[in-house]
Amino acid sequence: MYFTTKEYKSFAPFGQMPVLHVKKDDGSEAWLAQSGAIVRYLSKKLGLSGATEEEESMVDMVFEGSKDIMGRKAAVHEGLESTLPDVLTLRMHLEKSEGLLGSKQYFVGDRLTYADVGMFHALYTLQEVGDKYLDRAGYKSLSAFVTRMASLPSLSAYLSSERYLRA
Ligand SMILES: N[C@@H](CCC(=O)N[C@@H](CS)C(=O)NCC(=O)O)C(=O)O
Repeated sequence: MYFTTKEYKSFAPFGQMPVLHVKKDDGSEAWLAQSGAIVRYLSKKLGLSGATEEEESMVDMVFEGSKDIMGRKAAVHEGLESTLPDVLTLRMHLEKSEGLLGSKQYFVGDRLTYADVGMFHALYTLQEVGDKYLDRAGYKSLSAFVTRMASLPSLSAYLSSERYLRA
């Protein structure tokens, strides 16, 4: 389905993409919209939401943080010494995220969650559009995290497939 056809307008709950076609337990079907709602729905089904209620809320927090990073991706085109507000905010988010991850393998708990998926999405984008921005700006843990995640078999296959649209 392509944006240009606008065919999603008739069934998308808010008239926008993305949407997920959901088959409910009672056999009925529905369209689920809003990227965050889709991520949370799929993560619950796949066991990627965190092991405890506390972990779940931390996963949610990190995922929201990844959206803040993604929202400032354009700032990577400014020089590293720039003091533009968007650059400073992006750097603050990256600094804090570097601290949250530290030397751990995953952002929350001891297994993969959607916090890692969201962070990977945002950080991989910075590396791609910002000429290895994380390395240039000295975020070693985040850079290693991106490399580690990108080498997971399923992600590696996706990133080298035609389905992956470069940022
Ligand atoms: N809050 C929504 C935003 C959705 C959104 O902005 N969708 C855009 C594409 S990224 C869209 O469908 N634009 C085309 C249109 O409005 O027809 C979400 O997170 O899913």
